[in-house]
Amino acid sequence: MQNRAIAYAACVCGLLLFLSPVIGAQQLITGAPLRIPPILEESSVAGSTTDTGNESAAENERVFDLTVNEGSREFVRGVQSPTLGYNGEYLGPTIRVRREDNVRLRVFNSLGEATTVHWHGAHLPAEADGGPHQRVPAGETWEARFRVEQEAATLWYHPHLKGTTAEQVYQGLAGMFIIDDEHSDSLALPHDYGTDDIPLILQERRFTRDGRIDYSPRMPDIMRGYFGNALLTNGAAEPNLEVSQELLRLRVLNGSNSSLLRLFVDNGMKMHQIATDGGLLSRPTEVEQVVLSPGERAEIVLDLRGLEGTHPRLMAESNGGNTYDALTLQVAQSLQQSEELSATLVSRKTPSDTNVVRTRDFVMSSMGPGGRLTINGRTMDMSRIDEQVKLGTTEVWRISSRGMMMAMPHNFHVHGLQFEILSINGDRPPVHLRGPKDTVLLYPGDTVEILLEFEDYTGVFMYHCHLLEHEDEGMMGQFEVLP
Ligand SMILES: [Cu+2]
Repeated sequence: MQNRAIAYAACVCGLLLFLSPVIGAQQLITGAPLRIPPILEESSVAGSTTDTGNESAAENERVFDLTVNEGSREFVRGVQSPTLGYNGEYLGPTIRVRREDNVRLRVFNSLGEATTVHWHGAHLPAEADGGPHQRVPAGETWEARFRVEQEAATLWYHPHLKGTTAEQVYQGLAGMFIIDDEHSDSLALPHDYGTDDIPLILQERRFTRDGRIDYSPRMPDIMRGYFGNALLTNGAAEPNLEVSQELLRLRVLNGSNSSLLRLFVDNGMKMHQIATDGGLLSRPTEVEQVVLSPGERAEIVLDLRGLEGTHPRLMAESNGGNTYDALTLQVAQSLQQSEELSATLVSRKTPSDTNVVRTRDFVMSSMGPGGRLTINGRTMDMSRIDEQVKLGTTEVWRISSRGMMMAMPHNFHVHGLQFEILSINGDRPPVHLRGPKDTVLLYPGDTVEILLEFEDYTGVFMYHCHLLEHEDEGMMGQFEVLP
């Protein structure tokens, strides 16, 4: 752990020269109540706006509609910045479904350009994944239909078109996707959405001097990270949240394009991490900080007993060098009692490699031909299948990050499933990473082994670096699950 903390610091220091903030944080509108993304309501099939509406709904199918919009938002007083959003001007509603639900997600693209919608972290058929092959042309509708076959988790959704993912996400296309199940219902965890169960989409953003979101990466930004001069929390800077319950659950997503975020509370209090990307930890784990790379999630619970009447701040330090107020809690003078946090959350076995049929190596490098960002020496080619795996088998993927000349972190995201981390640089992962993961951070020089079970679905899925500038540059490959 110590080495990883130092690696984080090294990544921060190497980058300061590349930062030139162009906006004073005081110009941003700050201090407003935290925006809580609304839960997306089910659509009635008959009343839909779809242009493929001649298909009837399956039995008990839950139908949801998303429209990809252009819009604008005032981040700096008096300035409307052009944005993108789902069913609104920036970000999107929270999709909330239950395990075993049959869902049908209809996406209407009202933009003047193509997009896709990828359900990040979902276990689903390849054609429902929303990756670069499920292109939604301008003015058209696309549907994803699948059965929710995974445990309670905090997932998210965002565009995934080859070459334009980074910019579309940057302009605002992202939303939360929460799965509930009977087991998580039975636990003593804060679960009153918007009151003591709060989604937090954290996005480092760069604003121009005149107050607009600025997406204009140059080569150093692409390689080292497109850092910013502001942090948006659910689409606004430095929001406040009034809290009146003893326990507060935060479902945190690092929705930045390429910034690592280190989260901590300014009063030094400990946090209890309860979940990773794809599900609960076996028990709440006390942590002083949470580091999330782009696309990763963590659920944390804050125990506010003894902090009545205070204003603790959740801080986010970016590896771009800036530290931001992510959220200020206005803790009530007296708190309503919360149920004591469940001591055991879920039963998990230690991952074992006894059934592994194959180990594959993935080398993430920034030193390939021409200094390109590659995996195993190649950039993404939509017409090339890089790896073929067999349905029903278990594999170990050994991922390593090379390119020590530039202190550049990467991460590795796999579509269509949740994996387990077997080792990080030869050691068992720390307790807070011993849960289902779909994205894992690699500091320069790291080697991470993950265990993947290819269950249920055949087809073509992606693996890639989730630093979106790296992904758009082609740091991505395809694996096909064969019957
Ligand atoms: Cu990368």
